[in-house]
Amino acid sequence: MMGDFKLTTVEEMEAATEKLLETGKKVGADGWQYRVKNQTPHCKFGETGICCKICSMGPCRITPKAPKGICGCDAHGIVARNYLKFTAGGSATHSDHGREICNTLYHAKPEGPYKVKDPEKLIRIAKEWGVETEGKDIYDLAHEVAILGLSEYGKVFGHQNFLKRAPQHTQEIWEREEIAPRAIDREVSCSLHMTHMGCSSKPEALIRQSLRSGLSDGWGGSMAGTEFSDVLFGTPKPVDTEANLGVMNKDNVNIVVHGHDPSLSEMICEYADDPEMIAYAKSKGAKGITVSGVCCTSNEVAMRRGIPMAGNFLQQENVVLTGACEAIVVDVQCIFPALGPLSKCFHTKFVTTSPIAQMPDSEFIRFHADTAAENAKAIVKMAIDNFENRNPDLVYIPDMKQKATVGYSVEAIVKTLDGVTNSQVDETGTTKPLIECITSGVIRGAVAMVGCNNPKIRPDYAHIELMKKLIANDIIVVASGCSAQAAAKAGLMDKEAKNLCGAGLKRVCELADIPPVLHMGSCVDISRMMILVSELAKDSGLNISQLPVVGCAPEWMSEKAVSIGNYVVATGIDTFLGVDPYVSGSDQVSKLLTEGLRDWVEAAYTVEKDIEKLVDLMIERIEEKRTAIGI
Ligand code: BF8
Repeated sequence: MMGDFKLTTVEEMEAATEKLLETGKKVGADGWQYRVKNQTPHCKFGETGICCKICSMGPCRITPKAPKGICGCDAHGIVARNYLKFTAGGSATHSDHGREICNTLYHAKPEGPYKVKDPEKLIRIAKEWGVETEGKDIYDLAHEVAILGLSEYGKVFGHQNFLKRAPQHTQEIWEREEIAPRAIDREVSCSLHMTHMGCSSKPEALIRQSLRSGLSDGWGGSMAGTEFSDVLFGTPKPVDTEANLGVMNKDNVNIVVHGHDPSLSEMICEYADDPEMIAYAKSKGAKGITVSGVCCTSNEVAMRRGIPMAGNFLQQENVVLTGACEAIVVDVQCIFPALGPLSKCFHTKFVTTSPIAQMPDSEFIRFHADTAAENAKAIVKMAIDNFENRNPDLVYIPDMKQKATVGYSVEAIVKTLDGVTNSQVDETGTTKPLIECITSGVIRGAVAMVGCNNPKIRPDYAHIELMKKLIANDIIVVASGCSAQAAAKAGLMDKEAKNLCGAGLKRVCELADIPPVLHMGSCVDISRMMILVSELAKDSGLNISQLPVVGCAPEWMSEKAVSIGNYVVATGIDTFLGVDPYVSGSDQVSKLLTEGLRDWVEAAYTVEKDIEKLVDLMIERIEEKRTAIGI
């Protein structure tokens, strides 16, 4: 039944933002929309990647009259060096997040606050890593595996443990091309060594290391982040939730979690749900407590607890502009420093919690695994106490939200799809039903839609329009990060969105009872997508690069996104970008990334700013791959 299902349009979201900015004007608030105007047009040297300031002889900028820097480095060396530095920043960031999760696992105790919620997964990983599991206490095992996980960051010899999960062919490529990542920290250090003054200036060498550094993220740090988060907080399974600003509740104390590390957000959710805290909120005149999220930590708690998603990256200021946010609690990454001064225009408490992300105009409550329970309680209490400081005249929550079913981990996808075709699903299951759908043409292929918002692209528009066209063409979409939230806000994760699909995909959605856009989690969870394609390749007997599958980040903005792009391409998946990674200043580097990589890793980038063309190119690529394998 179609019922009254209707997508929320980008125009409607923009109108809501306009209204919020009106509130902002009343209190003298700033907004990214204004700051973009002050910052444009952007510096052309920076935009094309030909500004070098890695030593103090410069900064050097390349022009037709000055084709070399003072050291003699040309545009190609400078662009490639900048690209590698950008990648290393992203790899370091994701991987350090993964390290924190290993650290949290090390602190897990039977009495909590951190417990082992998925012991089977822990045992599976332990066995995979050659750890004896028989007769061992699960917490002893957790600590042993956590130490091994932490050791991956500085391992003395060999490569990342998780690489063995890839198909043999992919592992051989990594070996042959000398891009199999060693210790995670080593790849970041090696990248910064290579980009130091007087080291590498040869584009091929720098781009090769970009792939290796990216792989140390996707198949190292990010994968650790995902896997051990599942062990600690549970492996996601389908759960219903809601998305967009309308999930905030004007009668309740609103706590917004923002950032990436679920160690914080999980604890906030836990204590906001505590009857004692709810009673305390009621004693302060609120009807209850609503926790909602922004950015990837929101994806984490949505996937595991059904906590609603207030918005994605460029909506983070909007939650404060509602005037109904008692506290925005952040951990690390993608947090606008603007939230400090903005919160001062309202009653909102801007709470920073990590030594990694400290900002002016915030209240710093240092969050630590040992004291997590007290820290979380103190934050929830602070938000409740702040409820009475709200100015009712400034409260406006756009009446805008959509239903979403989220929580599609690889385990959940396999179970859901296997259940449709195979009534005797065993515990492990396979991706064969999905392969059958693809080979028969019922589904033409799959696109992994990932990444951020970027003011260079009309926010959310590219994500939503691309997804609409893909599903109409029977291409299933798996999404993560802010792309997933764009889909959820629009309604594309509502199962009723099946009516926007082509006949084949619609049938699959009906039979499997899934939405056409599957939420696979946060950005570190793109590692889940790597496992999924690996399983598809193994189960089909094809190479990853032969599968009718592509990746796409139409609105990406962060260093992490470039690191991701590198490991997705290096895994054999063609990747389509809507924003140029500051490489247009070198035809050599651009050509290497868009063509040359194919000789190394059987996949390459496509950069296309026109999103109509971008989606057509992806569909074309998927059809080409189908033809090549004769399906
Ligand atoms: O890690 S998609 S804006 S929130 S970087 Fe940031 Fe980009 Fe969002 Fe998550 Ni990923």
